[in-house]
Amino acid sequence: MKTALVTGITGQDGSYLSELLLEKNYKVIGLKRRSSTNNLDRLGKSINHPNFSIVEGEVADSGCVYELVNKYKPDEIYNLAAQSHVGTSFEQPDFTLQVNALGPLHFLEAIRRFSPDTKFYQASTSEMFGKNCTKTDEGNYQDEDTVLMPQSPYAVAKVAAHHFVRIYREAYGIFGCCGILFNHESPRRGENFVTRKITKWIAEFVVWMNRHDIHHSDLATVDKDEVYIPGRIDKSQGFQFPKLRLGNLDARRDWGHAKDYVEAMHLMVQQESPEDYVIATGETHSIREFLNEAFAGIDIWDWSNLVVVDPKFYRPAEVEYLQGLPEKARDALGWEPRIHFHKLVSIMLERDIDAAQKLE
Ligand code: NAP
Ligand code: G4F
Repeated sequence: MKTALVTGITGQDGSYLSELLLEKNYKVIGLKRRSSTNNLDRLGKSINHPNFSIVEGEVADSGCVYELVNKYKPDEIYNLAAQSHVGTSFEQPDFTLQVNALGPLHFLEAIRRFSPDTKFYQASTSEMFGKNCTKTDEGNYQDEDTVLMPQSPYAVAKVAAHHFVRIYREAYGIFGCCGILFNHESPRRGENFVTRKITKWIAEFVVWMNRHDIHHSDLATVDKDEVYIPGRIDKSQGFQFPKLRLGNLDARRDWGHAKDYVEAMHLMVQQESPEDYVIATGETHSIREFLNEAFAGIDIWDWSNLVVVDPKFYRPAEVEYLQGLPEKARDALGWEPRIHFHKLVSIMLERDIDAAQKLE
C-alpha cells in the first residue's frame, strides 16, 4: 500500500484528491494547519475511512515540514497548501510568499535530506503566465513553453516554487513535477472565488424570490442605481436583497472541474520521469459569459440591473486572458477533461440551489 502526504487537505483540491487516492487504495495522510474552528467540512467522504488520517502542520515552518517528511517518508507528497486567493496576495504579499514559495522549498529540502525516493507534486498555476500568452494566427493560448510573466504576489511566489522544483529535479535528481493547472471549480470551491460567489448568490436570490413571492416580471423594474433589489410588497430591510457585487467582468478564464484535475495530478506522479504539464479544458470564457450561463439557469436573460460592478473587487494588476493548451497532458498522460463550461456552471448552480433550499 502506497502512502501519500497531501497538504491543503481541507481545501477544494485536497478533498477530491484524498477521495481519489483512497479509491486507489493509498494510505492518505492529510496535513492541516491549526484552526480554532472545525474546517473539515469538505472531507465528509474521507474522514472516517480507515486509511485516512490527519496531521497538524504548517508548511511555512521548516522544522515542522522536515519532521513530518522524516517521520512518514511517504511514497508521494502532493503539495496543495497555499494562500490561494490572488486578490488577497496583494494585501498580504509577505505571508503569501512564505506559504506559497517557502512551503514547497521546505518539502524539497526535506525530501533531499531525509527521503530522496519520495515523489513530489507541486500545485503550479496558470496565474504564472500572467499577462503573457503564445500568439498564433489560429488564436492565443498558454502551454508548457509559454514564457512566465506573473502579475501578482501570488503568482510570483508560485513561479519561485515552480523553479525550485525544476532546480531540485536537475541538481539532486528528485522526482518533482508541477501541474500547471488552469482554474478549476466545483461545488466545493471557496466562496470568495468568482464562480462560486456567483452561483451561491444566485441560489440565495432564488430562495429569497420564492420566499417573498417575487416574480421574474417584477425584476424588470429594478433600478440599476439602487444598492438593493426591492421586495414586491414593501421596501423595508427584510424584503430587500443586496445586489451581486463583482469586479472585472471582462477577464477570461479557462474553467474546468476540480474532480477531473486531481486525476491529472495523480497521473503525473505515476510517470517514469518527472515533467511539468498544463492542465486545462482549452476553452476560455469571460466572467460576463459565466454570468450569462448561470443566470440563464434560473431563466434570467438580462441580469444587468441585478449586478453591480464595484471597484473594490478590482485587482491592482489583472490577468486578462487565460486559455490553456493541454496537448502534452492528453498525449503523454492520456488525460482529458470530462466536464466543460456549460456542465460545470449547471453542476455548481444546482448544488448551491439545493443547499440554499435546505437552509430555508
Ligand atoms: P483552497 O481551497 O484555497 O485550499 C488551500 C489549502 O491550503 C487549504 O486546505 C488551506 O487550509 C491550506 N493552507 C493555506 N495556508 C496554509 C499553511 N500556511 N499551512 C498549511 N496549509 C495551508 O485551494 P484549492 O483550490 O484547493 O487549490 C489547491 C492548490 O492548487 C493551491 O496551491 C492553489 O494555489 C493551487 N491552484 C489552484 C487552482 C484552482 O483553480 N483551484 C488552479 C491552479 C493552482 P485552510 O483550510 O486552513 O485555509
Ligand atoms: O475566481 P478568481 O478569484 O480566480 P483567479 O484570480 O483566476 O485565481 C484562481 O485561479 C488560479 C489559476 O488560474 C489559481 F492559481 C488561484 O489559486 C485561484 O484558484 O478570479 C477570476 C477572475 C479575476 O480576473 C478577477 O478579477 O474574476 C475576476 N473577478 C471579478 N469579480 C472576481 C470578482 N474575482 C473574485 N474573486 N471576486 C470578485 O468579486
